[in-house]
This record gives sequence, structure tokens and C-alpha cells, in this order.
Amino acid sequence: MEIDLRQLSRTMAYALRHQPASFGLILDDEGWVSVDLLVSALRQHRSAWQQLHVSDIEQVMALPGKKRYELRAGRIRAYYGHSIQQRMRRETAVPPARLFHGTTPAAYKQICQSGLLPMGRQYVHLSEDRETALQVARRRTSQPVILVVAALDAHQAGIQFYLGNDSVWLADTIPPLYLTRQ
Ligand code: HQG
Repeated sequence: MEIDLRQLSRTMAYALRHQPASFGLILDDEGWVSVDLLVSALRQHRSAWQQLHVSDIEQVMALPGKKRYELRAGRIRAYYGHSIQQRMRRETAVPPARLFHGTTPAAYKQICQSGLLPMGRQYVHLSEDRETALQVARRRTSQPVILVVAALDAHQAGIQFYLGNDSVWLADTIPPLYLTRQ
């Protein structure tokens, strides 16, 4: 049976970002898990996936668009997006001068008060370019609000930034002082 790769990608996100325990998986402190164990868990998850193979996961990873998963030396992890309680350790890095965050008008009002918070995830998610931030915001609103983050200034003031993937950065809470609406 043909495997729906988008559905597979969504389920991989549940297993690798949100609910590993419900797939019988334990992530290490950087989010890695054996890809063979993930394949076994996914085979049991859906009857249409009984023949699932690691090549299907590789096809998900080769889909155009966001790079969500990293597969290396027999292990796989999500680059970003985690919501499980166990905090995933990410590599810290010096950010570029400016990063972007796309949000909704309602969230923006809150953000002006309390800054950018991780909310349901472990880290604040930032984009390298404005266009990506716009797409992130459009998931939730037809009236995107784009914030420019003075990332290097924030970093120099002691706020940690972490590598996500090539275009997504992760950070701890960012106070309003470093945010400008564009
Ligand atoms: C907002 C997707 C109220 C924040 C995307 C956002 C991204 C506040 C929402 C990745 C707030 C959290 C992450 C505050 C922030 N008060 N609201 N103080 N601070 N917010 O989904 O950045 O498709 O957890 O603006 O492309 O939207 O899943 O974060 O609107 O890269 O791979 O709270 O998820 O990638 O929402 O998206 P999210 P996000 P995937």
C-alpha cells in the first residue's frame, strides 16, 4: 500500500517531539532515538504501515519544504519543536544580528508585555529570514505580525541561542527590549 508521506511526517513529529512514550520510545537528552525502534513503533501504530521501511522515513526527509528531522548513524531526532517535559539539549551558537518571528495580532499584545516565551514548546522558535517568519505566522492568522529580534544584542546580554536547522533558530525567553515590529 502507498504510504501517505505527509501523514507519516505528522506522526513522526508526535513520536519525536511530543509523545515518544506513547510510541514506547525513550529519547536521549539530545532527542535521539534508534531509527529501527522508530520504524517498529510506526509499524505497530497503523495497519497500513506494517511494511514501513526506513526508506519511507528517508522519503519524508527528502520532501520539499521544512527540514524537520535529522538522521545520523542509525539514529533520528527532530531538529526543533519539542514539547515533552524532558528538555532537549541543543548546541548553543552565536546568532546573526537579526532574526525574525511571525505571530498573530493577539499574541503580539502579550509579547509586548512579557516578551517571546516558549509557550507549549521547550524553546522560542525564530526564523533566519522574514519570508519564513511570514509563513510561520500564516499557520495561525491572515494578519501576520512580523517581529525583528535583535538577536546578537540579546546574545551579548546573556540570552542563549541554539541551533535548530538551517533556517530555524531556538532561544530562551526574549524580553520586549530586543523586539521591534516590522
Ligand atoms: C506565541 C512550525 C502569547 C508565538 C513553525 C506563537 C515553526 C506568545 C505561539 C515552529 C508569547 C507559539 C514553531 C507570549 C510567544 N504570549 N503568545 N508571551 N510568546 N507567543 O507553534 O513559533 O511545521 O509553539 O508567537 O514553522 O509559531 O511544526 O511556535 O504564535 O518553525 O515543523 O505563541 O513550528 O514548524 O506557537 O512555531 P508555536 P511557532 P513545524
